[in-house]
Amino acid sequence: MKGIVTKSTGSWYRVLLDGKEIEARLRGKIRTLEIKSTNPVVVGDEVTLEYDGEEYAISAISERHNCIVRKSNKLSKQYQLIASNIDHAFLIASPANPHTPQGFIDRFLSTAEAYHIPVSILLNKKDIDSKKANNHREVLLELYPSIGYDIHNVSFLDEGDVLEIKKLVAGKCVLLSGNSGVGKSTLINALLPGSNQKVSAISKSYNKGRHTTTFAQMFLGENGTRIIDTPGIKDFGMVHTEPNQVCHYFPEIKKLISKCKFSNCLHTEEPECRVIEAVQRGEIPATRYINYLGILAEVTK
Ligand SMILES: Nc1nc2c(ncn2[C@@H]2O[C@H](COP(=O)(O)OP(=O)(O)OP(=O)(O)O)[C@@H](O)[C@H]2O)c(=O)[nH]1
Ligand SMILES: [Mg+2]
Ligand SMILES: [Zn+2]
Repeated sequence: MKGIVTKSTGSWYRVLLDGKEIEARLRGKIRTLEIKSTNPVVVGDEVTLEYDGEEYAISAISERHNCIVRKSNKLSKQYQLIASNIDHAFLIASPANPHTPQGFIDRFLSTAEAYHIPVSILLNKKDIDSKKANNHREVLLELYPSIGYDIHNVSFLDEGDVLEIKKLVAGKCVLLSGNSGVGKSTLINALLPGSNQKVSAISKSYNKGRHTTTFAQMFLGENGTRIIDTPGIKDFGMVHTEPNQVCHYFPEIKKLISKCKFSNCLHTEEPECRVIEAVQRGEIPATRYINYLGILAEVTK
């Protein structure tokens, strides 16, 4: 029998089996999958279960359609699996209280591109009406559609907006991510009444730089809707990425790379680079290009 992992607590897993959630253990020896990771089973995995009359054991993991991974820490070669089998990723951003920097958004979008996961931005807190918030909101609402990204100006406290978002997630396995305080739990509560997610007033200390190990959790809605929250996971970071791949993860850059003089152009300082020319002409937003260079530098290290 097969089920879907909804929560991982380390040694125990919660698994959705025939519409009910049960607890299961990992059987000693499990067919290991390709990646060297700190956790072999992850939320979203389809697993084979065996029941001995007393308890369930996970005996195998089905092949994953995709799997979001991050380095367990900056130096190690080990990976932490975050979630798998995702149909659509939603980045929740906020123009203020807390401010979501564009660099954070670009990092998320390019990571989703690397994993071939469709992605949308939910720009929350449309009710916040300060000069700073309005400026940032305007920039983001103009920038992302111009590159072809889907961005929605919403408030999770607005019933009509929540209804629209409900339609976007219906029947899918979606991943929610976003910096602390943007409203992930608020949205889950609005979409899935009864999930009773703790909503906290925004704190000033977002545990910056701390490496708390946090696991994703899947919430179940009607008609097969599955929502994965990734609390405390600030950056996914690209793993297994070569420097010359990074330009493929910025759609507006990718469009031009075949026209550069050198086939191995990294678009940093090469002559006859169509990307640099487009940045100079203002056709590629300078902020996006800077964020491309930032990720490239990290991958090159
Ligand atoms: N003004 C305003 N506040 C909102 C909106 N949506 C959520 N909030 C508030 O933002 C605060 C943080 O919301 P949470 O849902 O706890 O945020 P979170 O993303 O789950 O935060 P972490 O769990 O720390 O990652 C709460 O006080 C919410 O009431 C909105 O549309 N407008
Ligand atoms: Mg939360
Ligand atoms: Zn180039």
